[in-house]
Amino acid sequence: MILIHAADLHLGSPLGGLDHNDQLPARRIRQAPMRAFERLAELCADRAADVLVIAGDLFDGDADLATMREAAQVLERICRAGTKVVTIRGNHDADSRMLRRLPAIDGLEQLPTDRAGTVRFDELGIAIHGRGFDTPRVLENIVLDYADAVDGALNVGLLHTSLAGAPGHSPYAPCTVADLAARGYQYWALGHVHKRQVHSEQPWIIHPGNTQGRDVGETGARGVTVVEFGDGQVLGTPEHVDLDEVRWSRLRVELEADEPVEDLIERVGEQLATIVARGADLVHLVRVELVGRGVAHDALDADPARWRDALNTAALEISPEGLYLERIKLRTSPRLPDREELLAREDFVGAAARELLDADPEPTPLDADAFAALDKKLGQLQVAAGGAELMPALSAEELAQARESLVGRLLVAHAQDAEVVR
Ligand SMILES: [Mn+2]
Repeated sequence: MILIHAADLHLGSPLGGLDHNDQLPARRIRQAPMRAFERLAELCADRAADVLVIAGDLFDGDADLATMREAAQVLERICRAGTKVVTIRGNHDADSRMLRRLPAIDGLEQLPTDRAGTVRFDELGIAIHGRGFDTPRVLENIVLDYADAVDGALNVGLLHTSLAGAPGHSPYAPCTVADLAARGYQYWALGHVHKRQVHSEQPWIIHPGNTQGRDVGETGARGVTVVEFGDGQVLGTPEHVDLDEVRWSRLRVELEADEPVEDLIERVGEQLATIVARGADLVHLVRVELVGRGVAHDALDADPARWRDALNTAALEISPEGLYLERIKLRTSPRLPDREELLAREDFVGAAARELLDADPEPTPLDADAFAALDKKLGQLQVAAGGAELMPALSAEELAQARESLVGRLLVAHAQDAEVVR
């Protein structure tokens, strides 16, 4: 016998944070939550699932009528193919008119919201206990009222909860793993937390995660849990099956000190190709973040639009329909010069460095911390010298910039002006 456990489909809600980027495939992205639901219907048919439980937030709220109709069609398709569907309302669809307007579908059951209820399918040897949300904010522990386990059946508890609390999720229907285990059920089908988590194996207590990542905070594969059962027991280990249509990733690439910007772009491209290879049929939305110190910073800083273009072009070449850079964040800094390099300079920076570094009894390698210390000393030195002797040609504003970071700002920004400074 097969049970499929889904939650948090959030039908009718757009994926978040994409308004700034008009290069994205808007239609495919808009349809992604519904497409994941259709894939769930295909999965139910492929596995000849006996029961599908949906642990809340099928709808994101009051979706439009078209979404409701499409959802009803998918539910009908699932039921017609012989899979029983049992749902509860979560915080997002507690008030939803969508669920009330759904046409009666043979094989679809909603558990009550005013008390815990049980649906039994004795021919399948399964009893599903659960209670939905009657208001978006359910703050009491509703598990304590759930019915006693039915002897000999597979008892499934259906609940929308973040248990004792989960980051980024409101603390609804609070309860502990021990509260759940105490009911004596064999499987707890939870919803609400969008990240897949197996909280316990004895009994099984699982958040399957949502079926479609909703924004860049929800990276990685998304889907449902497939459970095989018989004789009142879960057989083997529940299996996660991916259903997402659009997959979010974050790619953080650290600059290497002497790597030219062209090589950096190529390296980012290789990593993007790896991401695409993990899900060839999907739309990948990738947040790229370049960080760290290196010579590539100078090029990026001088013409960020050009290198953003280069990255977008690389993405296009990797997969014209399947890879988009949701956002490119440039958070790089100039490469740090080494000690000798700094001391050998013949401009004012060299003079400042000799003044500062010669006073340093321990010639340590210059890392970011050492430069921060140098930066501070430079400020003191400048105050002591009245600024004029070391940096005669720098304006007050330039001196302020120089103080921000001796090397990062001052050295690189003023290197081109060395003649002036000298
Ligand atoms: Mn929820």
